[in-house]
Amino acid sequence: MTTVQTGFPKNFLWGGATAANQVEGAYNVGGKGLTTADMVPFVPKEKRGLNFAIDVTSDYIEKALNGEVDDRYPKRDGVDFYHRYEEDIALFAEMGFKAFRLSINWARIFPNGDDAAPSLEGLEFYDRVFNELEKYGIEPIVTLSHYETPLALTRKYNGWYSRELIPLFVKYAETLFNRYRDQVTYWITFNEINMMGHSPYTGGGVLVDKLPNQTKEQIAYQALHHQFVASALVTKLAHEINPDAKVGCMLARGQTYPVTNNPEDVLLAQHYNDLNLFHTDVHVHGEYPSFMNRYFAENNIVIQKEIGDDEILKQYPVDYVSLSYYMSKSVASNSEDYEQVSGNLTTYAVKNKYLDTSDWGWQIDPKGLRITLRDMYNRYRKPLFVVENGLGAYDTVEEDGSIHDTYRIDYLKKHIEQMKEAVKEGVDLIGYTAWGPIDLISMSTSEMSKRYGFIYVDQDDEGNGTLNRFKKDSFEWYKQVIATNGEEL
Ligand code: BGP
Repeated sequence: MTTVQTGFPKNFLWGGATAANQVEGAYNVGGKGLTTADMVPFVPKEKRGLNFAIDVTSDYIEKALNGEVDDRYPKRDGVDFYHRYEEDIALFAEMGFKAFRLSINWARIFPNGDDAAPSLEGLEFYDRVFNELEKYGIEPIVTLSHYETPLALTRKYNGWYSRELIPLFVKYAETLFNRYRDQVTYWITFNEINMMGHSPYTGGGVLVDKLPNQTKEQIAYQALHHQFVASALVTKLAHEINPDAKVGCMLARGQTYPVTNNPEDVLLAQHYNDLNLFHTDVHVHGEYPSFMNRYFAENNIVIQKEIGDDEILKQYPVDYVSLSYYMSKSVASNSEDYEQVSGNLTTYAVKNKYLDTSDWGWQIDPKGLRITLRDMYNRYRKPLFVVENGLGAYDTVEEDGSIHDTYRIDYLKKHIEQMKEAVKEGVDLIGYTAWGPIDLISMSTSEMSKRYGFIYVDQDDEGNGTLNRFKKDSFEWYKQVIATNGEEL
């Protein structure tokens, strides 16, 4: 008899997700080297366009290192998780977290990326974090690379544009797989691997200005190829070191809709969906999908591969597919006839009249998550894991210290409802880690005021504040969601 799933599976991994560069702070403590994230300047809102992409130049980096420019670098300070992880993890445990997604900062382990031996001090910090999680029975979900390329590798090799990074990354991963063999089962290789096309600096520590004779796209696809090969090699390694390890890829996903049923629009939307899903296609099917051949040819993109690369991709596919989901987007073949809105790591998107937007112009679309999950599951037949989702919003602290974030509860509730529907429709979904369970520095805007948390952190955009933590209304709400395994929303 066929059974229909009636709700979230019993062992569903509820929790929250962060990235080292956005929470830890302590950027020069414990022997840590600089990373690309430590050099991202603060760009005020009025100077950011709709599809603002972090674009750091080699000249800027050298000037910053020489102290000739001193822009604010909010990510350097994070929210001091480095020193307050015990308090923060205790709060996660109080909400009943089953899982906590974090990234390990590569430059804490190998400060220059290519050091002969790992930094013990760096490893000991993560030992303490994992021990703390273990104390509460919280499963760590560990991202190996979340926009934290060691700056030294950017200066020396131009980041992931160079193949040299492959063995260095493998060595870094091997160090972690061995050390945390008994504590970490779930690994993610590259966060939002499709970030590369949007911002090669953020995604791969690549300085486009150093390659003036190539298009940004050509550079990005070459760097991406190196990350695909590295991802496959570390997947192999993880399984050799621990046969029970589960290794996933990670994609910033947002369903792309045609703005009308004009076949031109429908084709365009399909094209953008394919260009996005191509990244997960490579990780799951172990080969570049055939539609990319025409795309590469028409855009004069030539990827330098080495003998054996194709076999590596083919032999070591991922165990599961993880994704971030914040919004959907719509595209139009005649886009000039429509209002432009913020897209999801692509060059343009148009207003969908059926959807509201966040204060940052992201189109809120809970049903889009269900559509995406069904689509991806049909395409891959692999377990899916929503490792980021949430609403960046301005919060107001009342006089008594309470924070009534009903808008956040509403956003999360509607997304979880649609996830549940997808599960009932047969999607094998293993977990949900809401983005930024504690307020952190925004990735795209470096703002503190773009808050996602269930836990409020007293710090403003200028870096002033006590850094004290407060529970928002969403804290109790999420606790209830987890306690009832998503039945009470
Ligand atoms: C994803 C990133 C996160 C993150 C989140 C929210 O793209 O993986 O690092 O911060 O989006 O984005 P933002 O911080 O720009 O609001």
